[in-house]
Amino acid sequence: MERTLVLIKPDAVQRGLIGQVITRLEYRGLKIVALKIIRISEELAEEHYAAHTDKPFFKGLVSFITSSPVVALVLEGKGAVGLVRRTMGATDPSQADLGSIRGDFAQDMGRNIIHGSDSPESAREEISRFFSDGDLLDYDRDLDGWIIES
Ligand code: IDP
Ligand code: MG
Repeated sequence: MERTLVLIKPDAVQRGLIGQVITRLEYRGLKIVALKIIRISEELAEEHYAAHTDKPFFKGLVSFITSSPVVALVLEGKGAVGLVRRTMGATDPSQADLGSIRGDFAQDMGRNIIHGSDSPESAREEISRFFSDGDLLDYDRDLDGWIIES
């Protein structure tokens, strides 16, 4: 089963939206296999967003993501990476579909509530950046067969 990393960003934590964001991911049937609230260091932020180092918004992004705690989760499900990306909505909340997390809760690219890994490869890398193997729990839920056939 596929796993992906989600960060509930500082804007969502400050706005009291942690529960609403997690609720939507749970409603999608995703299983939470790890969860913690942390303050991201500048070093971790720069590593996590290394692909954007040369972008004009990089400095603001690092400053935003380190400005207040985030909630980090590892979610498991069938095609979890794509499922989470579609549940999040487009990067720019003003273009995100209504019904998506960003489309319903945000306005601005620099305050877009949630991060989700963009491929299974980056998910593996990001999960190991935020969690150690022992933090990830394997468990069955009685309703798993009502969410995923097989
Ligand atoms: P994603 O979060 O949807 O994967 P990425 O392109 O990976 O989007 O960008 C990472 C994060 O950088 C975005 O979630 C957003 O917070 C920020 N970002 C991206 N583009 C811009 C921009 O043009 N202005 C301000 N912030 C941006
Ligand atoms: Mg991205």
